[in-house]
Amino acid sequence: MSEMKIAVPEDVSVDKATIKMLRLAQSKGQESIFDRAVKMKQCNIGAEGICCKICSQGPCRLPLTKAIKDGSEPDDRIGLCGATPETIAARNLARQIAAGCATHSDHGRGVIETFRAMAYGEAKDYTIKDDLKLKEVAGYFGVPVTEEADGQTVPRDKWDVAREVADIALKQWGQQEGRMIYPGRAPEPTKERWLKHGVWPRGIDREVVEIMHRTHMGVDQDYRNLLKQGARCSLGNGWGGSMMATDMQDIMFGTPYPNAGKINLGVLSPTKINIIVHGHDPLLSEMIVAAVHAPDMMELARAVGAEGYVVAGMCCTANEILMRHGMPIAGDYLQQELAVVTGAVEAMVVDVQCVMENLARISESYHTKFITTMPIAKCATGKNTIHLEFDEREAMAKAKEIVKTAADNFKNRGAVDIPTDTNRMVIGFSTEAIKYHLGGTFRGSFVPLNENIINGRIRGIAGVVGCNNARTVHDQGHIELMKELVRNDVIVLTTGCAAMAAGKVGLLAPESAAVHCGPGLAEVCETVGLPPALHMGSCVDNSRILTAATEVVKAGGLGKELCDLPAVGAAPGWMSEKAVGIAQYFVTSGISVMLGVPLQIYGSPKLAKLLEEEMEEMYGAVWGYEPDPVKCAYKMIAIIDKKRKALGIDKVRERVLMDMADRQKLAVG
Ligand code: NFS
Ligand code: SF4
Repeated sequence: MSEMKIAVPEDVSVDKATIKMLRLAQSKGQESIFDRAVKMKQCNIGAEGICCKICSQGPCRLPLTKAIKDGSEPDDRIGLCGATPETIAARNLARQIAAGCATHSDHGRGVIETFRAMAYGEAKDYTIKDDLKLKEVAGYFGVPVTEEADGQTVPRDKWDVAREVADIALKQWGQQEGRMIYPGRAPEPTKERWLKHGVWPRGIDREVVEIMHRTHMGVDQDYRNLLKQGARCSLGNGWGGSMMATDMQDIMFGTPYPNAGKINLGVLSPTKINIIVHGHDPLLSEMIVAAVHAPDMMELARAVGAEGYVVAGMCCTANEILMRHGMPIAGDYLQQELAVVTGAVEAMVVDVQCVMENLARISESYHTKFITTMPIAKCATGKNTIHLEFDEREAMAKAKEIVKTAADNFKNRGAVDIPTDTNRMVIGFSTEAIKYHLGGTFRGSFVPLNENIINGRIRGIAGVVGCNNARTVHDQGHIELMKELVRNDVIVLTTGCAAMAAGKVGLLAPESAAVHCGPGLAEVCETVGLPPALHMGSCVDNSRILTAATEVVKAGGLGKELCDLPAVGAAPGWMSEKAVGIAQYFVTSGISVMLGVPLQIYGSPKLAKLLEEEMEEMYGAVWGYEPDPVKCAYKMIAIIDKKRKALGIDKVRERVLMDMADRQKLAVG
């Protein structure tokens, strides 16, 4: 028998809980993504973006040889139809953008549909939790929040406002022409760029469909033109589908404010019924959180001999319920199979996105019920897989059905092995929360942040976001990158699985500022009680980074448009198409993005040049790639310093730091 090729746990993760559980899984002969990544190599040609399979005469593969690379041979690679490597790689990339944007924006559509059903009284288990945010959002859509009655101005009925907002918002998906409304929230000069380059989106769906048309065999054969549509599509998501999803979720479930939370597999309980909610859609998980607190469900837990429930999140569903309710996070994308290996999970409840099909297989080795809930995301694998379809119109009843299934399964639990590792953190930094945290409860403001950037205590802002990727060491890139950034006084805004990596090593705890930050950032964090990395939510909530950056521009002193800001993004371990869509909307908005895993484009040097150099002139930002997290941090800092110089605030920082050094010298002497 040939020996099973498996991962060396310490080589593939830096997280203790993950290493322990991986070892346990391996000892039982159970395979996870970590092992499969060792067993299966990537295809080089596909990884370079130069495999075309969009018609049945292909796949046409155009490998970039050494001789072409060093110029000793001309680059005359073409596919059967004559497609160049640029066209092929650009088509592939544009399709990734389309898929990523479709995914987040379709999530957004689901949120708006439920919001609308709620407003019309058809989804009775949901309600308006944040009236203020509804008013604000109404303003963006031009929906009046007051009316005249008996010669006086009075507030309009909030349900009338909500209905009108919902009707207008939903139309943004199917709008065919003109300009989408929400991108209007960007700073003026940023919008001018979008108009100049023809990338202001018309409607969310239209831009996605147009990519599918233009990348069909024999349509758009100009890689620059293809990427222009990629940019337009990305804005429809970032400043459209995603931003509206975030806002409507805030109205229905509450805008996040700082709260305490716990993370890692150790949050699972040996004595309670463990329900993991995994995926992305808070419509279901919000109800499950509410359902376990219902008296009949508590009674049921007692009846089956459990001490209650743990509802723990996984992937971005985790971020959603953590941000709003402080519910614990069991783990990130790469930890999903290992959660089942604890033997303590009664139900792994999934909705959409980032759900590994192998969950169905690994659940079979345990009592775990793998419960799919969405009509668009079923699973045909595994004998423990069941489908309990969720329905927003009977949300609570459906949630209770799921909770009951988990509770009934408690008696089937076998041996349990839960790692003890957990970490505490402070989360919930919505744009509103940051504003109030900095400016005070009565007049929230970004001015204090800007002042600290201008005076050099804070060098700049980095958005560190995105997935974990089994082709990189789990969590390592995120952690090393963030540590290097905060050490250099760059404050970190984080979302998605990147935020979880930060949480696991304490970077989301305010007390870590003294340990990890440079002197300037440490001083600011300690004064206002902020952690050095601010958890802003799920990946859909990357839209919060756009609104926060817009607030920074508005607060003044740091330029007129987003690309003036000493701000930069990074996705050290991205893997999903959603991440490609996000990175493109950041770049199109004027914020450069460094990736730690390469885009699948490097088989076309011309396309790489467009993304890494030419986009600067169009949008004021570029894509970059650097796998070494420390080098990546310094490339990001170089971008920040360049912006500081252009703003004329580079010298101040040198003085601040000299002051620090002088002070230290005095202290020593
Ligand atoms: Ni974002 Fe969330 Fe994680 Fe990546 Fe998946 S969970 S939407 S895609 S893997 S960060
Ligand atoms: Fe080959 Fe052209 Fe068909 Fe692509 S579209 S598979 S390059 S023939």
